[in-house]
Amino acid sequence: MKIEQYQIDQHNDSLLSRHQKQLRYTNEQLGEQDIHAQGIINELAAFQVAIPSWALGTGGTRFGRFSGGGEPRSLEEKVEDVGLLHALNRSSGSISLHIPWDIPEQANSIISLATSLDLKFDAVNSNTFQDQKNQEQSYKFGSLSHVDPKVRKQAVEHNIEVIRYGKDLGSKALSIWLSDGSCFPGQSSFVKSFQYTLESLQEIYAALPDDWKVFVEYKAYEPNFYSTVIQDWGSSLLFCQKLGPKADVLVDLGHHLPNANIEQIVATLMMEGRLAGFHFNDSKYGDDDLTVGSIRPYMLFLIFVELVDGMKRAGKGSDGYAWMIDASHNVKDPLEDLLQSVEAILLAYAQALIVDRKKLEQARNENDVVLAQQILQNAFRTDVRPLVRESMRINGGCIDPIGLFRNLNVRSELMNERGKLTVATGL
Ligand code: LRH
Ligand code: MN
Ligand code: MN
Repeated sequence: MKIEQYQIDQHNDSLLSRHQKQLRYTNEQLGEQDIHAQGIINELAAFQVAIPSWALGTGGTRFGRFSGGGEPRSLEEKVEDVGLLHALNRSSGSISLHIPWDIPEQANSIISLATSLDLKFDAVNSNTFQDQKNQEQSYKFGSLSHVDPKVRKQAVEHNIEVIRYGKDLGSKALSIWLSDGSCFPGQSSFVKSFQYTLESLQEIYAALPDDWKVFVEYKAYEPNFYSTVIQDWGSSLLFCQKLGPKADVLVDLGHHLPNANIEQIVATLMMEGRLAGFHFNDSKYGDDDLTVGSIRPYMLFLIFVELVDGMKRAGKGSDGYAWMIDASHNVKDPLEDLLQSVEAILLAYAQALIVDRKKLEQARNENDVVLAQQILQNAFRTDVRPLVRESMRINGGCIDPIGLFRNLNVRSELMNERGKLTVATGL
């Protein structure tokens, strides 16, 4: 299944006059506030969000998994699925692999497939949170933090192998998320676990190519429910500072304790120049991995307010960070879901870009709390959808990606090609 440019153009033609009318209105509204819509549209058009290979199939919970039809059966088909997304929205130009769920044995052919779809390979992820078949040592009681040096060695070697795969694909970063921790008080020593993890990470860090980064992801709990070795942004930052300048903190929105002020975490990490990027998702309770922006869009906006500020201070564009979706669940078509997630990210970014920073600064200096809130909410309540649609259109994508996905019956085409009951590899 491939989506041709003429199909996108025809679809856009049918929506164009309505879209232009809405865009004119938004331009006018922003013009009144001295904001140039075209500049915002260009920023949006440059923003690319990586798609994780494990989100292309239906996710599961520990109570079950309800496979959808036409899910990708191989790495090639996963790359093709991301190709479909990118053709539709032109904002999903890379794929992030999780090894060994994905094994890119034929690097050259997978690279040429990706290149033909205008895709790159984002960070590669290691997996020491599950045991694989024929694996000598078990990760039941940890990996990089394990009390047994043989287990730590195996986990370090796995990470180095993942770097090798990534090098062949042109990736530039290794993402590490550890499930290491403990389920019960007394089970392990906090200090020893930290020190073993640091030593293991140092060995991995030493194997990083010069132009690579390592992203250290934290998570408050799950699957360990008493303690997690890298439990929060502070621990993650501590590891990164001890490792060196190639290590940065990766923020996954679902990995915090309830009510954590994630936007403040982001601001602090950016102030220290240690934000690697994001795993975007949304949640009501824990690491729910729901569609981005589906539960707390205002929080997402507030995070982007800090991101825009931080990027400006650092003199970096959006391409200076690793943006990725890390969401998957049981009930939606995974591709439609990812289109919704990318759109939600771009909407929050657009809203953050139209915040009147000068007025905000002034309101803050005058302790005008009411005005400061109003400035943020004015941006949040502006309908920026026409800007996001236009950013996709000028890049050759669709004005309404989900609309075209449905018009072209993409899912039933995929079911015809791949079968009705396929199970994507991964979680
Ligand atoms: C852990 C996590 C991490 C893993 C992914 C599958 O909850 O967010 O990023 O690699 O899920
Ligand atoms: Mn994650
Ligand atoms: Mn997670």
